[in-house]
Amino acid sequence: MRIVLLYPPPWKIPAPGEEPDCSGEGPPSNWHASCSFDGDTLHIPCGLLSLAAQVRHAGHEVTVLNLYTFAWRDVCRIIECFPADLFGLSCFTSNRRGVLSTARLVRSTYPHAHITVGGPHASALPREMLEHCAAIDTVVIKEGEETLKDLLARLAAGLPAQNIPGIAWREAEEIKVAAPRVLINDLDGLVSSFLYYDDYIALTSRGCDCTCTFCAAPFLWQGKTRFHSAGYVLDMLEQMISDHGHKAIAFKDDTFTADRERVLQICRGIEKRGLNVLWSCDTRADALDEELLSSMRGAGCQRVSLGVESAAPEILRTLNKRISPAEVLAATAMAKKFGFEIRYYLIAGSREETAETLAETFQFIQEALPTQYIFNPFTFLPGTKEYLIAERDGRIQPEQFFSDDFIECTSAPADPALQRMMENLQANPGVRSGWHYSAAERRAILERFPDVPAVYMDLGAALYGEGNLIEAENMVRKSLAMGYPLPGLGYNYLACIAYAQGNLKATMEHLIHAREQGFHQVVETNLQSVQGWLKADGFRSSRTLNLVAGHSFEITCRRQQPVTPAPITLHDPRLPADAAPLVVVPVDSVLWQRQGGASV
Ligand code: B12
Repeated sequence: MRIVLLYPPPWKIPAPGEEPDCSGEGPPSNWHASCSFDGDTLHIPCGLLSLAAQVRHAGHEVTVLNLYTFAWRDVCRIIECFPADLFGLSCFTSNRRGVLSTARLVRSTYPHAHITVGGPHASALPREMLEHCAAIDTVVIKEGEETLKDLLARLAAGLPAQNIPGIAWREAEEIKVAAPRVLINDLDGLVSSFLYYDDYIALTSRGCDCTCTFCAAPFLWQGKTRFHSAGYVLDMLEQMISDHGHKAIAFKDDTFTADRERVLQICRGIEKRGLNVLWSCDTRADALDEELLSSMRGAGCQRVSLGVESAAPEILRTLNKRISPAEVLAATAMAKKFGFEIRYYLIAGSREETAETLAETFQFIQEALPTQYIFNPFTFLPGTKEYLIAERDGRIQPEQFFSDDFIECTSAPADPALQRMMENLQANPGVRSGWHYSAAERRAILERFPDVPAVYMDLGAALYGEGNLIEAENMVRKSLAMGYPLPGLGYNYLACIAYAQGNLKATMEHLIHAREQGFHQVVETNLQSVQGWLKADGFRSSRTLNLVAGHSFEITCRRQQPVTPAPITLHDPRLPADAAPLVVVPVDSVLWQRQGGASV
C-alpha cells in the first residue's frame, strides 16, 4: 500500500506577506511573526520514524514528511503531490490544531484515503478527536507499530477498519473504542529506524516505572519500562555513526540509566567496538552511582540531564517525584567528580507552587551549581494525573483543547509575585548556563581519564577561560590528535587562542579549517564576526573582534527531511520518477530564525 506519514504544522501558518487565517485555524492570537519554533517541537516524533521503518520493512511504499514549519499554502501543494491509500498523522498537544486542519485537507484532496491519527495527544483524547473531525477515520491509541500493521492488513483485504485492538473508530455515527493493544513484548523485534532514517536522537527503551503527575508516560506506557538489549543499542549506534555520520548523539529515554547493568554493557561495548562519539542522556538523580558514571564518562558521555522539577519538598510531593533535593545534591556532586556537564530540568508554576517555593528552587540552584538548567512552565497535558485532577476540579475541560488556540495549556498563578517570577522566566526561555569547572578541577578529572580525548578538550577550554593560552593550546591539540569527535570545535578554540595572541592569519586559517569539519554554530558566528570586523576596517580601527569559544555538548540540527523540516522536492506523479522535479517547496525562512533552539 502507499502510505504517507505526516508531522503536521501546529496551525495554518501564513506564508511571508500573507494575511493569517482568521477562521480559527490560524496562528494563536498571542503569536507574532518574530516568534519562531524551537528545535524541540520541530523534531519529527521518533515514534513516527519507527512506524515508517516497520511498514517500509514490511514492503509498503512509505513517505514521511515533516511539515511542522511549512506555510499552509505549501502544505496544500505538497499533499496534492503525494497520493496515498493511508495517511497517518502524528499528534502532540502542540500541533493538535494543525492535525485537524491537515486531516480535513487530506480528506478533501483524497476522498477515499484512510486517515488515521496517533501520538500522545490523540491517545489521550481519541473520542474527542473523532467527534471534532469527521475527516479522521481512526485514532491509534498509544504504541502504534502492531496496531498500524493490523490496520493496513484490514484495509488491504478491503475490510472495515473496526474493532482492531488499540483503535478508536466511527461506526454509524457512533464512536467506539476497541480493547487496548497489548504492549510489544520484545522491543528488539522492531526494525531500527536508523536502517532507513537519519536522526540524532536515540531511544533505547520505552516508558518509565515512575508515576510523576505532570508526565504522560505512565498513561502512554502503562507504568513500566521495556528496554532494547545492549547489543541492539550498540548496533543502532553503529548505524548512526557509520551510516549517517553522527558524532554527537542524544539518548532521550525517560530514564536512560534505569537498568544500570545494561548501561554498563553499552559502555563496555562502545569502547570495545571503538565507537568514537559524544553522547548525552536523561535520567533521575536516584539512578546514578560512581561506577556507572565512571563507565559512562569513559565511553563518551558528556552530559547527564536530571529531571529535578523543584527543590521544594511540598511541590516534589505534589508531583510525586520521589526524589529529594538531598539526592539531587549528592548526584550532582558525584557527577562533577567525573567532569560531566550536569543539566537540570525544572518546572515553574505547578499546582501549589508559591513565590516562596519557586524562590526555594532558585536558591537550590545556587547551592547545587549545575552547569546548565532549564525552566519550563507547568503545562496540562491530557493523559497526565495533573490533567485528571484539574478536570475533576473543574479547572480544565477537554473541549478547551479544540476551542482554544494556546500552544500549551498553562494556568496563570493567582499570586502576583509568583506571576512576575514566571513572566521573568518566560521572557528568557531555554537553556541557562550555570557553574563552570576550573582548570584545576579539570586537571584532577584528567588523571582519572587519561585516554579520553574529550577530557583534554575540557581542560583546554578551562585553561583558555583562565587565560593560560599556551597550555590551553597544548591540551586542545592533544585532544585533536587523540581523535576528539568534533574537531571543528577544537579548531575554533585554536582560532580564539591565536586571536588572543594577536595572530590574525592563524585565526583565519583555524576558522576556515574548523568550518571544513562540519557545521558548528560557534564557528559560523565567529566567521560572521570576522567578516563584519574586516568590513569595518578592523585592522586599522581600534575595534576589537569578539570571538566565541565553546564545546558544550551540542547537537547541530541539520536541515533535512524528515527529522527536521526542510525543502521538499515535488514530482508530478503522472511522470516517471526520474523526470525533472516539478518544483522544490522551500521552508519559510522566517520560521527558521531560531532553529538552533533545540535543547536536546
Ligand atoms: C524523546 C522525547 C522527546 C524528544 C523527541 C520528541 C519526538 N519528537 O519524538 C524531544 C527532546 C525533542 C522532546 C521534546 C518535547 N517533548 Co517530549 N518526550 C520524549 C519522550 C521521553 C519519549 C518519546 C518517544 O519517542 N517515545 C517512543 C516512541 C516510540 O513513542 P511515540 O513517539 O509516542 O510514538 C508512538 C505512539 O505515540 C504512536 N504514534 C505516534 N505518532 C503516530 C502516528 C500514527 C499515524 C500512528 C498510527 C501512531 C502514532 O506510535 C508510535 C510508535 O509506537 C516522551 C515521554 C514518553 N515516555 O513517551 C516525551 C513526550 C512525548 N514529550 C512531551 C513534551 C510535552 C515535549 C515538549 C513540549 C517539551 C516540553 N517543553 O515539555 C517538547 C516538544 C514536543 C512536541 N513535538 O511538541 C510530552 C508530550 C505530551 C503531549 N500531549 O504532547 C511527553 C509525552 C512527555 C510528557 N511531558 O508527558 N521530547
